[in-house]
Amino acid sequence: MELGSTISAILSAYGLDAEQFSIHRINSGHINYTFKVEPGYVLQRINKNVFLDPLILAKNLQRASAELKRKAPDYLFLNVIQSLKGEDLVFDEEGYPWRLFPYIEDTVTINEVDNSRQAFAAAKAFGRLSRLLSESKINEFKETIPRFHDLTLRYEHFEHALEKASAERIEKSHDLCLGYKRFSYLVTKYQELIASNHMQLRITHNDTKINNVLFKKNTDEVVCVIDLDTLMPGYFIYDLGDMVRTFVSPASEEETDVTKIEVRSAIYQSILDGYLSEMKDVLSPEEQAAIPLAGLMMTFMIGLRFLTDYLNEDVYYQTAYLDQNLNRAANQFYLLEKLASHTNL
Ligand code: GN1
Ligand code: MG
Repeated sequence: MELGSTISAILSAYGLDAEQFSIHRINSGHINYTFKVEPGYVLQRINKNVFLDPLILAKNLQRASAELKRKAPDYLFLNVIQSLKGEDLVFDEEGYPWRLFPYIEDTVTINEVDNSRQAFAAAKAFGRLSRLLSESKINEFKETIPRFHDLTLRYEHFEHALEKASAERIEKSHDLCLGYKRFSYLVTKYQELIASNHMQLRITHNDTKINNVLFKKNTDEVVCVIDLDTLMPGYFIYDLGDMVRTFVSPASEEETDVTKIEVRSAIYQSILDGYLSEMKDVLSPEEQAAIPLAGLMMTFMIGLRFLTDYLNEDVYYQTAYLDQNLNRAANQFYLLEKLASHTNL
């Protein structure tokens, strides 16, 4: 296997012999490389070009873990396994950080929400995490990726990419770029919201897509949330919005047949019900007034990021075929238009 000898060396830092395991890549996630190490483990190589300081990431998780132990000792926080030397991360010869997790048996991830119970349970799980961390000292957590969900910055990146892109990619994405520009009023709305000072910085997950939840096999019960790389200060609309983006449609962000994309009102309501069953008393009335903007803003932002990466020749997100980022951006744009007609914003 590609990376085979590196994986063996990393596993030996945990006292594990690669020969004793069956190891294969799990093709989910656009940033890190993830491997199932059977039986018992999940091994992950962190993308050092995205997470420039992985020690920040490790520290945030240690802080969150300590706080959760204090607030809810029964909380299942998927913590890393320490190496024989007691480290959270093990670096390979190329300088990539790796980490090892226990594999949680009898769990599955899903890429599309099937029913309201799943939406409620997943949204409640993300809400619970934020609620339990809502009394933590925000400045003890650092941003693992600076200005990660700052829509102003993301729009600037898009404009900059447009200036530098190849003629071919500009031509192929021309209509879509115009479409995204039509929604640039969302950048203004975002800026007004932040300038109002009504949005409080909280510890947010920042990657609340549906496949970052582990469900108990054959049930709609959530076992835990995963992928805590971007657990850091943020606004609640980032979490709520990314749930709307990835839960409401029966088709995932990879779907190329856009006619399958729709906004299911019952699922939208279940996201709100599940999230607010935990966060209602935490969020101020002013924050709650921003709820309708959340899904629009995050769908716009993630779509824009796919489009920007397409214009930049696919340097950020992993892609399996040419034009995948363009297709993802088109998919998100279609969803954005549907959401906008539901929201009247
Ligand atoms: C990336 O790596 P993954 O798949 O968990 C991205 C998110 C996007 C998501 C879109 C660090 O998440 O922000 O919402 O793709 N993570 C990073 O699927 O950029
Ligand atoms: Mg992630």
